[in-house]
Amino acid sequence: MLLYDKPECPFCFKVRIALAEQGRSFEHRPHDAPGVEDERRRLSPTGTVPIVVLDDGYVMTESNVIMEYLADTGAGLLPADPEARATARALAHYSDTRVGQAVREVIFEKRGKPEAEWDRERIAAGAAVWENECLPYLAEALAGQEYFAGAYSLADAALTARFALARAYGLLVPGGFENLQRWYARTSSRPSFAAAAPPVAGGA
Ligand SMILES: N[C@@H](CCC(=O)N[C@@H](CS)C(=O)NCC(=O)O)C(=O)O
Repeated sequence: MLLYDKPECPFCFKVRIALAEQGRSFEHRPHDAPGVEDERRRLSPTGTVPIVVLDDGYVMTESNVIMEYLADTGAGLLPADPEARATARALAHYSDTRVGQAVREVIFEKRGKPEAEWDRERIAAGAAVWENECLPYLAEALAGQEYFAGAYSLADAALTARFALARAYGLLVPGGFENLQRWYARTSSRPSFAAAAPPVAGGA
C-alpha cells in the first residue's frame, strides 16, 4: 500500500492513525516530493491528499472512502452494532466539518505568520466555535464512555487528529470538559498516535 500524504493535513493524519491502529505497513509518498504533484493530479480528480494506492494498483481518494475501506478490510475501526456504527460515522463527519472549520480558522491564521500579524478576530471566532459549540457537543456525545462509539472507532481517529492539531495551535480543552480531557489523554497515548502524529503535534 502506498500513501500520498502531507504531515499536517488532518485528513491524512486520521488515515495514518487508522493504518497504525490496524498495524498495516505502507510506503509513504510526501505530497511535496519531486514529481508528486503531477502524480497526485493524475491519480485524484481533485489532486488532494490523502491518496492510497493498493498493491494491485487500485487507487482510492477521499479520506472517508479510505477510512471505510480500512474498516471493511480490517479490525478496530467500526463497531459491530449498526447504531454504534452510525454514531461513529456521524462523529467522524462532525469532526471533518464543524470541528474542522473551527480549528482551521485558528491554524490558517497562525501558521507561518509572525504573531504581530495575526487577525485576532478570526482566531477568536474559531476559538468561540471550538469552545462554545464543539466541546459541549462532543462532551455530551462522549458522556459515560471511553470512546465515542463505545469502543475505539474511526470517529476517535478523526477527532484525535483534530484535537492534536488544535492543541498545537493553542486551542486547548479547558476545565469543565474533564471527560474530553481524559479521552484525549487516553487516545493520544495509544501507539497509533505516536506513529502518526506530525512534528507539530509531537510526532517524529
Ligand atoms: N475531502 C478531502 C479533503 C482533503 C484535503 O483537503 N487535503 C488537502 C490537505 S489538508 C490538500 O490535499 N490540499 C491540496 C494541497 O495541499 O496541495 C478528503 O477528505 O480527503
